[in-house]
Amino acid sequence: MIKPSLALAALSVARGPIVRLLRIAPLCIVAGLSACSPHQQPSTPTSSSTPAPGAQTLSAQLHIADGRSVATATFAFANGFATITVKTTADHILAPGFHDMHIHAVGKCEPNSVDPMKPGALGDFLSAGMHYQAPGHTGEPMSGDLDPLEVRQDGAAYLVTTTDAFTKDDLLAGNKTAILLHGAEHSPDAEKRLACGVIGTG
Ligand SMILES: [Cu+2]
Repeated sequence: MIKPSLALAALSVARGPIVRLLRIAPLCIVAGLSACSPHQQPSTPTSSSTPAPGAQTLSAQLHIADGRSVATATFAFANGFATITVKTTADHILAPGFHDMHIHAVGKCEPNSVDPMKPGALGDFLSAGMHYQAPGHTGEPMSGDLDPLEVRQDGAAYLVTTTDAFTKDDLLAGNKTAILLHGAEHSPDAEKRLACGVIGTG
């Protein structure tokens, strides 16, 4: 049996924090919710370009025609869009400048090959076909059109971009797809297919 005097004492101790909380509450409303919970991480807005944890990813290793690896590309899918990161893995291979970068319609990166849509012509990575269009999409920009990759004087490049023009399943459907880097803009190689990587789950 608790003595009434002890119960009262306990109640008065317990009331202290409650009273303080009630006094603070109106200040929190004025200052914004974050002022009330200084130890909580701010929640990540869904419009962020940062891939959410648990994003589904695809990747590609880009090689030039002689087989040397030049770059990696990762595609992180979350919240209805893709975040694409392209990073060179070797310096002094790619010429400095802006290189057009696209997803092409066939996941086949063969040097000295034939475009499945234009039999007859032979060239590096023509096997990757035309620019990729997602199902039901027509016109420009095409679904596979990405930002150009700017390569530094030392041949290195790093690009993060985002698009909602296709889904992970789109890129893996049918013949799969490939990511291609073309020659430096305004150079004799501008139209050439310089590096290619099949986009896959590996
Ligand atoms: Cu292209």
